[in-house]
Amino acid sequence: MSEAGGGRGSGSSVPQRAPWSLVAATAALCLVSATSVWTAGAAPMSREEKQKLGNQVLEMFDHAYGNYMEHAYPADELMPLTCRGRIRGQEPSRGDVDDALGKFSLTLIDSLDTLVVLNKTKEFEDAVRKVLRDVNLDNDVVVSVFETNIRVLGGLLGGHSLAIMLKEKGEYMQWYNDELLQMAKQLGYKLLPAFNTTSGLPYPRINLKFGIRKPEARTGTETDTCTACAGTLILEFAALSRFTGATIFEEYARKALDFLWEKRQRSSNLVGVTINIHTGDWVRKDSGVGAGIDSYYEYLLKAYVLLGDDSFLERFNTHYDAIMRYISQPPLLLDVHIHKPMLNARTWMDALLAFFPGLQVLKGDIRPAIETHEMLYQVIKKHNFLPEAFTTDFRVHWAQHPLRPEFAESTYFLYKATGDPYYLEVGKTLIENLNKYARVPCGFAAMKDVRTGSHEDRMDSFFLAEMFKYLYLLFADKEDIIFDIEDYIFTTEAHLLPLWLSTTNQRVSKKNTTSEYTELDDSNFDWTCPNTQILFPNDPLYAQSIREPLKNVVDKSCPRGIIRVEESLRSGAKPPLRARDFMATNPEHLEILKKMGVSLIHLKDGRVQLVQHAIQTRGFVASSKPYNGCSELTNPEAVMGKIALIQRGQCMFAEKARNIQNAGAIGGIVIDDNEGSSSDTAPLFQMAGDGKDTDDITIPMLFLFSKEGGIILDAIREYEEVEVLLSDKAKDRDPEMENEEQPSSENDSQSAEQIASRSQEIDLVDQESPEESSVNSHPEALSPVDTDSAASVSSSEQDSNPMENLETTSLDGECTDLDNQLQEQPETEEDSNPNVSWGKKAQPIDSILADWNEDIEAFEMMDKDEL
Ligand code: DMJ
Repeated sequence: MSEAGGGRGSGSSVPQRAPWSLVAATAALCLVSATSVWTAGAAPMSREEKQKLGNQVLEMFDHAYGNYMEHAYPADELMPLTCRGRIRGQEPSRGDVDDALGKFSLTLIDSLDTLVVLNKTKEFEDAVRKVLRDVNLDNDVVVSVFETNIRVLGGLLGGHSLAIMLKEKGEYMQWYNDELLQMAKQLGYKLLPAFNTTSGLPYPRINLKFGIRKPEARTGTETDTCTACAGTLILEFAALSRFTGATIFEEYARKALDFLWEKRQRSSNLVGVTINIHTGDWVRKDSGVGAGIDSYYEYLLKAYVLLGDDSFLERFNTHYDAIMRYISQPPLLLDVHIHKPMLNARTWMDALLAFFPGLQVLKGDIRPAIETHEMLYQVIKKHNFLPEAFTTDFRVHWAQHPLRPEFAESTYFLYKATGDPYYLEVGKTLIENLNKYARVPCGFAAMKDVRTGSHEDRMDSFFLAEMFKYLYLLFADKEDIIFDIEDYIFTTEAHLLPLWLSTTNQRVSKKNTTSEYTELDDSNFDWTCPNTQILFPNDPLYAQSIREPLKNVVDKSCPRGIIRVEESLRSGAKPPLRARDFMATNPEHLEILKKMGVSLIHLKDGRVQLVQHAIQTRGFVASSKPYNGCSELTNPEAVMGKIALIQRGQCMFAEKARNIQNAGAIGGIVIDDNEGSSSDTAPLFQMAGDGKDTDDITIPMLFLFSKEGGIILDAIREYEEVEVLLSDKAKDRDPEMENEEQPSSENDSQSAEQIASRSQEIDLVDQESPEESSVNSHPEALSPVDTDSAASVSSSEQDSNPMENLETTSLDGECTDLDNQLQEQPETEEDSNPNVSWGKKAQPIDSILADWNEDIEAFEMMDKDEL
């Protein structure tokens, strides 16, 4: 045995609640497959088919790993498009992403235990020898403490765990003498200086050679770190302590966790995304289960499983209750503010949260796990991969996809929990998509844009550490793996740590930590890590019955986006029209424009001009009661036939829209309750539905930040009645002004909402010159066409138009995402047109067309005058 001084079953006391081996065994039960209970639903997959898919995973791994070893090693990562190694300093910096690269052959270390899981024992033996021979952990490189911990320390410990397992079996690794563990210990000591803060939270970065704060270190001045960065150390650090007997690692990681726990927001029991490592103040107060926080929660529950410390379970359960109360809006998981947890902080989700259903399986909360997983799967079916971020109506918010494994992870755990062959089919789709869209001759390339299928020259090490492990395990039967996977726990990077560590070297005294141990009541253990055979005894269709109502949640919300051309040809569906293919003479293309509310006018000099048509709702405003609009209005007579003003917060926008619509309002304006918020400084904001059907909502809705909303509120205070015009971005004409105004182009961000009082018109509209509104006949010139609804307010009292940057959203009935209409390969968030639309347009089509004809006539007149 190693210098750890403790082998299987050794160690001192065990937790009060139960012999720890029992807890570990319970944990293992989480992974017990329930295949035997299947009777109907998705067709069962034959052993042959599963083996075929397993072999396919092996072949894919060989392709990725083989190319890394051949063309990149000893570099940290493979660049699969240019087929060479990524060496830090030699490639243009990618910012924080590069902090994972420490010139320590990252991909090789991260792949070690995957080799054993995939039954490539010989290759594992070779890989370990290479690590011992080639890897230097003393480079003058600034690395991320978090990434180095989960990938390198975790990789070395996972490799060590399986090396000693193999050695014990007596065939492979007979020469092994804990060398990987020695390296892990060396690395552990290198990371310790990062914890030299008063809080005990680690600095986010460290120089492997010089540590922190020396001039040569080039780091140590940071003040903030992410919660996950500080809270995802305990498994690796405790394993290192327990393997080696050096308690300091576990102590440091516990101290950081204790501090985070103390700093949780006490009324919501949530944590923010980033924290000041010196003061403990929350720097970012938004809270979710994805980027920046994710593995903090994961490690609390897994620390309970691995270390047998009930206080971790208690903390996890407290947070979990808060997550389910505020963040979980099944099937969505939406970020909220820690101080105002009823307020959504975002209307989009990030891809990292896809791990959460897997964690919910470990917690034993299967229903929401199935729901969220199903929602994510539908997003994947729509875009082939999970985009880095997607909106609540499942549009792409950030189109990149670096081959993240979280969804495969959750698929694996859900399959183990339910035994439902549906999840095998899901895995099969993942394999197909990877081969079809990400595979390149020299490995697998990250997707730069899931909508266009473009690639990035990048294959992250976690792709080998995690993706292949989860996919292989999904299709593997017990006999396909040379050891019992249920004796191990997966770290966040899917490295394997043996559960027997729970009873080994338990020398870290809880007195060293700030939190007191209290005996937990039994409710804390309810469903934690349940026996799945108890969960699904009589109802093999349980999972299916939960998925069924969500079957069309994505398509219903918005029709499928980009269909690859070849795919659509195969399916007979029409491929989307790309801007570069647009022909001004093609009636079908014009029809598409028309549906977008855009008309095209041929000018005499051969240019074409685009006109976007306003969709307008005009009316007097009235405040709703209750002002938040979250329940039936008590003043329907006041809002009937008017545009209702409602305060943001406390319920979904859809709920507000329904309540004012039921009271007879013809539109709604939601005003941000965050005092001081303004479109000048606030990021793009979108209103969203709650993921459910919103077809019943037919009135237009508009969101205004507090500064802009204040203009309306001030006007109400000053004048008895205030009339507003809700309209699309295009210039709208007040009848009185119509003659004076020129039509505008779609680029115009100027006024569309006018505030007028009975006695005085407050409105003033800036106009673009007609030249500015013209576009030339190159089809690319169509790209700025934007059918988003928006509004702006302009007041004569203001020097500049305060609404120039106003971000607003109209809840109209059509998906305004250009993906389906006119695709111009968007690159940026803004290009992806993430504004949400739901409900129905208020204006009947006839009147839209009438407006349209008027516009065309106006243009024709102008055309004559000008040319
Ligand atoms: C991995 O390195 C780990 O799973 C981490 O916890 C978060 N993200 C990446 C993969 O997406």
